Amino acid sequence: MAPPVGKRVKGVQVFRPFIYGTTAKPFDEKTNPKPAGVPDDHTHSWTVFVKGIDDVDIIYWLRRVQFKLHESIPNHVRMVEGEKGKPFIVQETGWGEFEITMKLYYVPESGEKPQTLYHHLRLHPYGRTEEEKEAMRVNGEGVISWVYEEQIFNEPYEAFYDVLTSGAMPNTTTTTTANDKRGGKGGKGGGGAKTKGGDKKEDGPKRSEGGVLEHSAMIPLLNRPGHPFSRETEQLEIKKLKDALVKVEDMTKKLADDLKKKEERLQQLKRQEAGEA
Ligand code: SLL
Repeated sequence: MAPPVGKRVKGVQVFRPFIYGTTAKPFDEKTNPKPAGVPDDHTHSWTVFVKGIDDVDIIYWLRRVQFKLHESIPNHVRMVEGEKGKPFIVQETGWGEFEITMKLYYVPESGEKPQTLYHHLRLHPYGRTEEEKEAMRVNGEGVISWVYEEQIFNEPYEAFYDVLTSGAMPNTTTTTTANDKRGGKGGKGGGGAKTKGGDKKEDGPKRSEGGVLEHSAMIPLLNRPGHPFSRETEQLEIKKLKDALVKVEDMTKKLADDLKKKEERLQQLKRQEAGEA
């Protein structure tokens, strides 16, 4: 694809959070009955998806996603075009787990080449304990295997930068998905989109606290059912890492102390040996 005309915005990185993953449910007469025509050996219904945090549209930067499924599945290469108000999603049924290849195609004004992601379709919960297994089951949604990811656009073309940063305003009159705010009042940098190293103007209407808006790079403050990625999750992960670091430092200190003791003992033995000789 020919690169878009125009200059790149130097020194600017724009990142856009998104989620991808799979959700699977075993067939069950009461909660998930097997539809007519589904082969006898199929045990689960499942979906694979790419979508925005809090279900905001990401089609302003992501145009289509190609999902490559296991070859045993009829028509196993599926191209899904971005549609307003919908995630990029494939729904299937089957019996086995496998690796799914997802190729992300960006909007033409980005000038970006497609990028490939790999994800394991998880049908069965796994874990060392029952609690760990249970943690993989989300209420009514079955077994989830979801990944939080950030798409970084390095020095985007000016036109694409405008697309990325327009909008991101709280919409008081209509629902977010029903209204395309691209090319709206936002203007360059207007919505307070998070750019690293770029100038950031905070004028314009006030943004909702922790709410995720279209064209924004915001991450919600708190988790909600079905939306496990938030600042809250991030803080928990940071705490886990900090705790792990303290543990590693303790272990390192202990090893160094042990080593020192062994060195001393060795010197002592050497002296003894020299004395005896
Ligand atoms: C396994 N390596 O042996 C994996 C392969 C393939 C899963 C899993 C077929 C669905 C259909 C299906 O579920 N394939 O017939 O449409 O476990």
